[in-house]
Amino acid sequence: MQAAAQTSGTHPFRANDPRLAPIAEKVLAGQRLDFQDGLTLYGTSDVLAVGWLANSVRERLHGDITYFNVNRHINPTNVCVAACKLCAFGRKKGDPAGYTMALEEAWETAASGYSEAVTEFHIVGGLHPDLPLEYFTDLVRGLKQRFPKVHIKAFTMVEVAFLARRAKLTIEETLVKLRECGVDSMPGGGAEIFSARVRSIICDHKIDGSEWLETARLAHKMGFRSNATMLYGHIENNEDRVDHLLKLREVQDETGGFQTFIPLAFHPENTPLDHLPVTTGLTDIRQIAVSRLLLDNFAHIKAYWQMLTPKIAQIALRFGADDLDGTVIEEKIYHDAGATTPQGMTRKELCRLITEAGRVPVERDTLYHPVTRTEDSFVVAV
Ligand code: V47
Repeated sequence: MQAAAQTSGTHPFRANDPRLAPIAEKVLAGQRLDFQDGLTLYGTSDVLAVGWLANSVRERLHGDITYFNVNRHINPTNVCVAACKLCAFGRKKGDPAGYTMALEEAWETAASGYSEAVTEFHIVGGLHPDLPLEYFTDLVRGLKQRFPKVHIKAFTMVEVAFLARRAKLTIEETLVKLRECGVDSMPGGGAEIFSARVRSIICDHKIDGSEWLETARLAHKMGFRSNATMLYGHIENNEDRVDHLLKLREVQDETGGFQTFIPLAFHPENTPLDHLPVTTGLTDIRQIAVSRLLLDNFAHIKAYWQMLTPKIAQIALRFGADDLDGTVIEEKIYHDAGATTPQGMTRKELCRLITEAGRVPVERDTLYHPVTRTEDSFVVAV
């Protein structure tokens, strides 16, 4: 049985599932999808039709352009007061496998490991019980002094809320201090899944979903841009996934401060949830496509190759994604949870993945300004 064919330009839309026809009509007319549409997109077996629709939105927004950046991850500590079941990275204080970088060590780490100038430091870590806010502000200030051109994307909403509580400051006061020391934007981690039922099992020590959203809202109102993530493929159901995406869409309607959405597939190895299976390729691809379709007010959907594998991330570029993240020197969080992807990729390798997917690679900075390379540095076109 085939749903009514529709056209977007010269391309016909065809689906084997008739429930997709009214959704296609809305998508092709640029109309917003609702909760039930989200459930249908997750529930249908016609993943190719879902992907076709997501790709049409992706091409309407970006044509063939596919973004990537040259970035380095810095995880200053893995010591964490939370004991999230989803995590293989955090260690309790006193655990011999715990580490905390001295500031000099963090600054040296920033400079090491790659011949091309990075445009972004992505800094996240554990919720350390003893490190004061000043450790983090000094860390960032020192990085800015040493690498004034590099954008600092640092601290998830969970870390911001934790640092505020420890320093006995409001979220706004904490954000002011982070801005003063040189934080430029925030990464999207820690959102996990907003459902209270699921959160109480996988990350019960973290701020709840509404606090995560409120912290993001406050950051955006102070002029910070941030990303948003969703951890999927553990014990959540399709209702939880749609709920998560629509809550992000609601905040984005209000602030416009989210740049990119990054769906993160759960890696169970070395976590207390290691009895769960890993996600399949189709689940990953569908998640990219549904995100593109429901998050109509997000400019970018990122296929984070470290998590998806380069092969699946490449396919995702034809299912709604327009960004591959970056060279990602020294990823730790996924590798502690069993990821077998390389810990970094060169610009050349990223460009090959993009070009072979029939797309056009564009190096960007964190705020999506195009980057032009000189011999040993870079210029950002603002
Ligand atoms: O917050 C932790 C997730 C996040 C596991 O903003 C896990 O540009 C799967 O947020 N299996 C950190 N996921 C990574 C992150 C991120 C990555 C790339 C780009 C950006 C960005 C943000 O990783 C955590 C948590 O949600 N995570 N453990 C695990 N075992």
